[in-house]
Amino acid sequence: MKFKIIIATAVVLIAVGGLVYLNSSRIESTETISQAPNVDELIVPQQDARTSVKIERAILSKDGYVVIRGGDGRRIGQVIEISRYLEVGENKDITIELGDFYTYNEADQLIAMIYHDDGDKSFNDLDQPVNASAVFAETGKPVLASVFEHEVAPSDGMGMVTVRYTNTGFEPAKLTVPEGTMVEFINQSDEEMWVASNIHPSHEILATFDQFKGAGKGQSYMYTFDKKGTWPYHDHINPSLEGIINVE
Ligand SMILES: [Cu+2]
Repeated sequence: MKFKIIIATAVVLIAVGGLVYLNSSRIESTETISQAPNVDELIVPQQDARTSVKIERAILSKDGYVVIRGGDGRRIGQVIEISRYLEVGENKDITIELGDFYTYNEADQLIAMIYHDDGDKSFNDLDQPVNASAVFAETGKPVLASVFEHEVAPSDGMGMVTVRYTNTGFEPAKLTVPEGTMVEFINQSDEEMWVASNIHPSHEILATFDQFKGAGKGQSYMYTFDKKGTWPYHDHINPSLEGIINVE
């Protein structure tokens, strides 16, 4: 009988001990999670957003950037400007200057959204946008999810046009496309490709038309030409290789 009581006491002690242990480890893990917010959020005050965009608070679940993109309310447009590198957690009072090459036009509905860095601390096309974080830069109101469905579709259903980058340069080197066409530049050369608008090295003719990074063989860069004009470009790594996109 005495033996049974000892066993019963031991069982109770082990059970209590186990519960205490489980509980404490659970508390530890919640503490770790609470350091990194699990939702990304942008809080943006009402503003003009003509030459700069003010972000009151950017809450990031992962290191990244706040990116300002163009938009017409139906379709998301090109990247216009990128904030400095932001660390996970809450970042307050960020001003993003829109740069000398951006001119405000009444149809613009600039969009601010969070992108997560892929680990190299520089903004490139591997960094993923957090669509749910997107707000209109002027009003701070959320951007409807339907806007993102049209992100990569050309506006006129013309389909994608391809330019190949080979060891001898861009093919075709001269291309005319209707406004709103997406052009895919495919690297079929043995070198890295970095497509950028002229003039090298500042790329100011069409500042958003810039790959911002070199990409190896087999990779591609896509850009939607939504501005009419003649846009000469080059390979930033090998600037003597040039091409022209004429947007009508
Ligand atoms: Cu260049």
